[in-house]
Amino acid sequence: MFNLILFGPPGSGKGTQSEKLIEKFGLIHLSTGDLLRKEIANQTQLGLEAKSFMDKGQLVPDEVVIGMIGSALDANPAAKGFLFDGFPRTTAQAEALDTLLTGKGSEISLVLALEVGEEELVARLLNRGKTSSRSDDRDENVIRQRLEEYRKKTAIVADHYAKFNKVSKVKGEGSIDEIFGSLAAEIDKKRA
Ligand code: B4P
Repeated sequence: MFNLILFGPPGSGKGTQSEKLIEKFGLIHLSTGDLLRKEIANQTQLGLEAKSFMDKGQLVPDEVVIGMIGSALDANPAAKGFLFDGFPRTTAQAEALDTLLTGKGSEISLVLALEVGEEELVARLLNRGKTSSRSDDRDENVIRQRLEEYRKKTAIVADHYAKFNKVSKVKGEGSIDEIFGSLAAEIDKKRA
């Protein structure tokens, strides 16, 4: 199995690039943001709980997202690999993911970390907020809170995987196709 983490701050292009990467490499896309928004749309108990955190720009509690990922892995036993988008976002989530994959005789193959400047991130998310139904993209204070959560709790997740030499940094500014080319080249290098 080839298991990829697409890593980076909110607005760095994870969702955008994931769509293209799963098509090229035949991976199953697991986005915790998308899974949570589906729960909210279906008005489940989990969704209602998650919404209160997401609307404030805070991370949803670890046990909620870890449980969701565990179920999604079990639901795809024949996958040739997974692309994790927006997960793991804390060290506890990274350790839980390692344990889940070890239980399936697998591991993370590569972490691609998208690097984008903060003002560009804010501009992209506010821009998406004009047209999408995502309430967390409409308020600049909420966007800045998400970036603060990233700095405080998520950035260190890259250090966890760097210890095992699994992280490649990729410039996340430029055209979507250019960035996709850089990401695909890193994957090809790893699989060669
Ligand atoms: P997510 O759904 O993961 O969303 P995100 O990180 O904010 O941004 P996303 O990845 O979708 O945007 P993208 O960069 O693709 O998380 C939302 C919330 O869910 C979190 O705040 C948290 O509350 C919760 N959550 C999710 N996972 C969690 C977890 N594991 N633990 C706890 N809580 C969790 O794109 C942004 C915009 O940029 C788009 O409009 C796109 O068109 C544009 N763009 C992309 N590439 C571009 C480029 N090269 N140039 C110009 N614009 C570009």
